[in-house]
Amino acid sequence: MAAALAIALALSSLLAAPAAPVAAATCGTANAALNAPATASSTESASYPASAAVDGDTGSRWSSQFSDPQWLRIDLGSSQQLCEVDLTWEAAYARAFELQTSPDGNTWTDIYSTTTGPGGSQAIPVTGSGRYLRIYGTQRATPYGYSLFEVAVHTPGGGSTIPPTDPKNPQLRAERFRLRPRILAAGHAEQADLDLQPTAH
Ligand SMILES: [Ca+2]
Repeated sequence: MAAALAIALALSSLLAAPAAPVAAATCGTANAALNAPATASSTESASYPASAAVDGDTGSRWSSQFSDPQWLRIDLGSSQQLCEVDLTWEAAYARAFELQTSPDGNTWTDIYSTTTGPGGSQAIPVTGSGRYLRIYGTQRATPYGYSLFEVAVHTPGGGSTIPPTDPKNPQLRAERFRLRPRILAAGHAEQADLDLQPTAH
């Protein structure tokens, strides 16, 4: 009887216990797309290149030719977890578009889709991962093309506290490193190790 009571008490305390908080990963503030290589299905002219959508300059923009569909593709450099994509549209925005990720630039997975895009500035929560992000427009809102001032990509924990040379930093680019031979021992000059060293700039 005492055992049954003890079990009942234990059960009731379990039931009364508040649910353990779920550790939600914080969506970081850093922009993993900043100055990342970008390509597009087309440009309206040389004045509106794909790179202008990821240059951090809210005055420059990518603009496509005036037809459907059109896309902008960003290479994040390595596979990234995505938690938010921010789009800043020019007046020529997409009414229908998809956000897609890819591990290789060939196969694409939709992580967001709309047919009622509002234009303006959109902060779109997403769940997905991939090295490449593509904004794939299927219906323009105006007779003009698709035009984006800026695209920003946020990753879980991608804050500004990651040291700039940390390999986990999404801003890190391979070209900022050079291979420096390291002499292992005197008299073994040919036996050099490859040591990643940040360059001065
Ligand atoms: Ca820009």
